[in-house]
Amino acid sequence: MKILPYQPDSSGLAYSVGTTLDRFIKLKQSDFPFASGELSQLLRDIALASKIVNRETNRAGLSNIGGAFGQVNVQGEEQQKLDVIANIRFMRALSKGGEVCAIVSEEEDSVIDLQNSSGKYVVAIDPLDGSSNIDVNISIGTIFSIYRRITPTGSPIQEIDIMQKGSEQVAAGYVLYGSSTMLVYTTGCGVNGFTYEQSLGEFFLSHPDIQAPKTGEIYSVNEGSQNDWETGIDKYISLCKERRYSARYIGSLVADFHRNLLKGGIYLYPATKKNPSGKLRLLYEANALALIAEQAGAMATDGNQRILDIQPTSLHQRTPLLIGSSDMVQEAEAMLKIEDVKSLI
Ligand code: FDP
Repeated sequence: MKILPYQPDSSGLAYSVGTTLDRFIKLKQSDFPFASGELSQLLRDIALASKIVNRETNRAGLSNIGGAFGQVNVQGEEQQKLDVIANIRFMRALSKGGEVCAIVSEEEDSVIDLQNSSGKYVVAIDPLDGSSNIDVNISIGTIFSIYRRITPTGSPIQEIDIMQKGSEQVAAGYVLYGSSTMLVYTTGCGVNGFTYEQSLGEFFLSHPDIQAPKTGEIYSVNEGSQNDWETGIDKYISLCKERRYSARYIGSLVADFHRNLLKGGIYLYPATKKNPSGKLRLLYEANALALIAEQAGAMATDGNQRILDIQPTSLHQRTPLLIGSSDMVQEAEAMLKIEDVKSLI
């Protein structure tokens, strides 16, 4: 019997499909702060749920899952049917996996205790972000943050397990359901992006080690609120216009953030008269994107301090958010601070 060593094919007849998310997670497991395999499994659970949500969003116009659900969430926003479906999908995946003990979700008033005594992780999630865009076929997303619980496993969940600063995240990511579906995540060792290959049902590494441009020429803000902005934001946006930067605002945080991360730019959701603390939620929107931004060399601030340093005080706390290319965020923050000082004189 002849035994030959495997020789990878070099004919070019069958191109390599690349590295799957599963394989990548396995390869990188030793980089995780706690390399026990549970965080890897948790990321896989999230990826699985996101594939299902991707399927549902693609079918939204065909099956009876578009439109409003008929209830408002704790934020006072009308829930869309797909918001509710996505929440169920992620809750189910996370509760079955066994790694998670508690979940904070945009769609739930309270912390959900999974009653899983061995779960070491707490997940904060916005199951479907930008949901006002669902019915018009525009990109939407999922955002997630993963924390290690502080109290010992087996004991009841406590507030300190939930109210952790963004700097304590052990992993964070988002899924963008766009012209293609992408999953982007970090475990604190850089940022990697994976594109979903529908026919194979797998995410493949397509954007290794994402590095955000230091500066850019795109600004993303809802200019309809201009009359309600603080002077510093007003002046910064005027400067962007003087420099002939491009305005790009989808109104889906994940999509706007993703574009600016790759191309260079700044996304702003500042404090307004209507929303003096901004609109976006710290625990399951700003923190995850701030960690990804910093890991890719970009920045995230509330105009006063680094997003990741904010001590949360309530579950659905809002925060102003300036996020994107570091030079742009620094400049916008500096203008806000100057105007704040002037207003005190
Ligand atoms: P949505 O309300 O559609 O869920 O997270 C909230 C969010 O979308 C972000 O995705 C988006 O960037 C922002 O709100 C849009 O708010 P405005 O309509 O006030 O611009």
